[in-house]
Amino acid sequence: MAELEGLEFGKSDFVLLDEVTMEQFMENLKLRFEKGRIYTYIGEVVVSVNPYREMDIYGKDAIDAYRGRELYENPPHLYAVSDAAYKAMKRRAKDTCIVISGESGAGKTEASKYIMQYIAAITNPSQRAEVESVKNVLLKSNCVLEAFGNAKTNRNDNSSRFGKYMDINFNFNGDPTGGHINNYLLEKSRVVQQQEGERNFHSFYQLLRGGCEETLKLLHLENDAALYTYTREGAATATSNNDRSSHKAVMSALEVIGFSKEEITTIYQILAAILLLGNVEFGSEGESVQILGQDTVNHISELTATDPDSVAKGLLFRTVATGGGEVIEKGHTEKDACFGRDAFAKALYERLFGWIVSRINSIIEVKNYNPVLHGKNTVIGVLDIYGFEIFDNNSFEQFCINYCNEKLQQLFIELILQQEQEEYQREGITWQHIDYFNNQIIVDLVEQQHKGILSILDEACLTVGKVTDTVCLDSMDTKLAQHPHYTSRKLSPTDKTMDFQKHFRIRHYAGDVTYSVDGFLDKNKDLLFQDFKRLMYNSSNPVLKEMWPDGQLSITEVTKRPLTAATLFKTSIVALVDKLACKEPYYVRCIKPNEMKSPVLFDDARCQHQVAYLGLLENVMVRRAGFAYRQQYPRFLQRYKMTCEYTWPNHLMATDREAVEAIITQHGFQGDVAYGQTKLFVRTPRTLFTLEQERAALVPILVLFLQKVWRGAL
Ligand code: AD9
Ligand code: MG
Repeated sequence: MAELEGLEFGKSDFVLLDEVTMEQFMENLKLRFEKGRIYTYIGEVVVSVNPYREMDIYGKDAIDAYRGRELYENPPHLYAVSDAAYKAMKRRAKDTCIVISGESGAGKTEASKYIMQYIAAITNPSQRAEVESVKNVLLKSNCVLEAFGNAKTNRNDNSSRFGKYMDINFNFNGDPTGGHINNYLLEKSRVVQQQEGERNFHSFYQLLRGGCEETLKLLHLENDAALYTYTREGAATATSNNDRSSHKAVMSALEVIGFSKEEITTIYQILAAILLLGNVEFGSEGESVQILGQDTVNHISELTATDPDSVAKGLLFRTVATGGGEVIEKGHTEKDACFGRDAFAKALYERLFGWIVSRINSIIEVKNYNPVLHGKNTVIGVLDIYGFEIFDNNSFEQFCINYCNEKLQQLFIELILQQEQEEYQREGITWQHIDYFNNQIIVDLVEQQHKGILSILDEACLTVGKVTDTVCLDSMDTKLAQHPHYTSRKLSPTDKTMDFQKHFRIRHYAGDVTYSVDGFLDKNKDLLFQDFKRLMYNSSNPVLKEMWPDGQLSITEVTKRPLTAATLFKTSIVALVDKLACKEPYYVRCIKPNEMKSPVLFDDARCQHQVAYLGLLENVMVRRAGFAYRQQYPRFLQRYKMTCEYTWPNHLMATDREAVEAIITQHGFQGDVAYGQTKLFVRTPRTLFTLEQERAALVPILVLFLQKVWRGAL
């Protein structure tokens, strides 16, 4: 337990509070924030409060101070947990993961970057070129993914609009040999529309503001975001990011990572094509719909290396197979044409993003690793996902993001609150059970087979005929009327904050969110006319073509209904949780101190709300009543038997447990341990630290002794 700072900075571990009450917890958190101490422990969990200002705590000195040290040797820091995760991976060959959670704007992405920086700084002391290159790609990939996957929202100027889980692979030396990035559901609706005060993805503004005159000319663009429908909303919105310098950084990062010139050009051609697509308008004369402005279409076709007539045709018609197997072209209505254009723009961006991620993966994947030659390949995973969010208008995207946060909270509960208590019970340790809110009930509300919201949505999407968002809401109301965490205007007619036709509300672990069902079905179906896929597949630009492999199917071959967006998302999140669950977890719990992005304001109510829903108080209780360390008797004995005269070199007791008791008693640690059925439980890390120090002091003497024995000197 860290107690290294003076008392004027408060308690550096919440476990040391005099009493575990919300009042004391908040007092300590606030005091530390005000004194510039943004990190505090709960055992090995780091609680972090966003400082909203540059802190001088991440430099080389700090890295050196934390490298190879134990958690309780230094004041709380992200570096200390990163080191703990690294040590566990290196010393015990454990796969570990660092899960960073907290609501939007709480500081997750910044934390993930510091963690990566730390790991990069402490590895590869011999500066081997191939390891340096892997590290470089891992670090530079952040800059690229942020440009393409982050945007200004009303909650955060640099909000992650995708989930990211990065595995870093290590060899037996503990040096990175490669990595893999998994990305989760990019919020692609942002490409064509943003809420008031928000922006499109950074990449567009970076190109428009940072691209040189010549480049923009080649891309048929002008350096004014207000000229493009898709970037108009955010054109005048200031952010703390400097788009121009970021553009340079992204260009250079793409090169360092290993993207070819052609690939980089294609990336920007696609961005330009999307911006121009947004400016394509339609007009109708009687039955027939036309494109207004052939020039724009020509430019799009040039940028995508396709034929202009095919682009125009794709925007105005769709090919359908009739029941009799005949293939016909059906003209769009103006509304369908607009829908098709936007779906195309969104898909272009989504595929571009997915392709960038897989291209990075192909560069950093571990190659030629032979476990026999190189030892076990271990992994540290870092998870930085979009945080829980509530806006004035919450749609399908918020629903998915918040569901994902429910799943991560559930994992935290299972690993930190539930399993811990179950183990005490199993081992027969006397234990006062600590109650906590288990959000499994909300997870079930969303994902349960047949009855959950996702199933109801999918059912509505698969029903042939005119099922509207409102009909789907009716179905949810009927099936979920009894659920304590679900309501709607129909179920609570007196609640005037919701609309009969539109709204439903979920009582999430982190707060109530009212969702507008408008557009849910379209977003879930995620329909893109096949004609666009074929158009892109037939592009003479090989990079672009590679992004659209499914475009090679002809219309008569496309029979299977694609999986819905929600089902794909659920499957990917379930896989993520499984991946995390089989690793040794380290947690960073981020708190947003205020809504004003102020470095000095600690909004008591907002912070207390977060502490409550993150379950931090329960975490302290479990931890405090609990034991920081546990070990099977034989393993404990093996490691520390040399520190006790009754156990070295061999003990004469009936069981290993008795021998362990002898070690503990000789050191006077009886008050700090409990004896389980199969394991010893140690309350404070310091006890272990003392034993470790003693052992470390004895090992050289032992080695000397053995050398003498071998040489026959003794
Ligand atoms: V979201 O769920 O992606 O919308 P995050 O990722 O939790 O959110 P982010 O890390 O982007 O939040 O932090 C928001 C802003 O807070 C950053 O852009 C910084 O301006 C600020 N921040 C966060 N952490 C730190 C820090 N350790 N030091 C300085 C910070 N500023
Ligand atoms: Mg983020």
